[in-house]
Amino acid sequence: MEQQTEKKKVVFSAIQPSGTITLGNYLGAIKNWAAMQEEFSCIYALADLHTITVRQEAAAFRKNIIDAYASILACGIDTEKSLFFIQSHVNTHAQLAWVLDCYTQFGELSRMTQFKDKSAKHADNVNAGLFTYPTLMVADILLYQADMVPVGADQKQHVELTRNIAERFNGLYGNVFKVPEPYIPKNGARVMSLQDPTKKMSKSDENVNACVNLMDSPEVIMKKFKRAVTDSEAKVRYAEGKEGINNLMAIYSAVTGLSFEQIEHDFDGKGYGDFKTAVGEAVIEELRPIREKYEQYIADKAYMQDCYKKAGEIAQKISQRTLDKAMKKVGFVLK
Ligand code: AQP
Repeated sequence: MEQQTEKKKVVFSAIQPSGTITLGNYLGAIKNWAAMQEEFSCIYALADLHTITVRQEAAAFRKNIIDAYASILACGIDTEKSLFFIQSHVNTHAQLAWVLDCYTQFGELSRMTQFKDKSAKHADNVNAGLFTYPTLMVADILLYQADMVPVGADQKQHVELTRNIAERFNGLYGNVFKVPEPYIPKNGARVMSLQDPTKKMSKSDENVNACVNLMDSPEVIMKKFKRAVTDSEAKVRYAEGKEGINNLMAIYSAVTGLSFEQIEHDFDGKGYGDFKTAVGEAVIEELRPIREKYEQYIADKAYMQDCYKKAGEIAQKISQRTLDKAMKKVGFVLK
């Protein structure tokens, strides 16, 4: 990639193809992925290896991978400017993850809130992969010597773990890994469920009304916002105890760029019905071009295959350099 030679800062981020991409994923991460392409050398991945920490049905999983690839291209990821590959196509990720597992403490992984949440949610399948998944994410990031990791607020703890492990490894072996910074948006960093605004919006939520999917039709989006859980005060203002309205305000602000003060001013004296309609309309307009582009990409599977194949080959070469360096430092004999 030309960006590599220009010494632009490196950005790495990934998303799991664990279901239809949500407005939360978009506002928390992917919107920034697209915005960062001009200024930085961007490397993005579909983290399919992570996805099997929760049991998947094979045909649905395969479809989700292709759908997610098309959706992310539709969000504006330009394969001429950025690398966008599928994690399982690049074997260095699992290899470095194993090495780093041996430099990660059981106690550190036990403290990860996502592990606690997901093991409570999938109590019948608390597998070792779910436990060590953060170390795979650490490997994903460190392999590309990333300077910045654009993520939603829920992933901040994992980026902190990445920094700790990189510093520990560098402390033992010299300067092997770049220590990255998280890049978390001001607005939209934590989009909450529309049905239970104390929980984050998640792809895998079983309640279809809880999340807006990027590919929802305008009618469905409007219906979901109209059904969003709010409170009985009927005043649009950002305050403690008004999680439903706070969430709608955060979404509206992330999409329109309006400040909370401006939103409160604009909706002074108006009811929740008007506000929900305005949020629904703003989101529909934001997502409309994405849905249209998705239809074009999903109809051209050969084009997408060409993109992910080429990107995977480049990612393999870039990441192999870091893996070799790390393994050599540990004492492995390279081929
Ligand atoms: N609700 C959210 N608000 C803001 N950002 C979010 N992200 C996820 N949910 C929200 C960000 O999206 C990126 C990709 O996330 P992921 O797929 O790697 O994993 P996740 O955080 O576990 O996402 P989901 O949607 O909740 O998936 P499931 O249901 O499979 O667990 C990350 O940058 C994340 O911060």
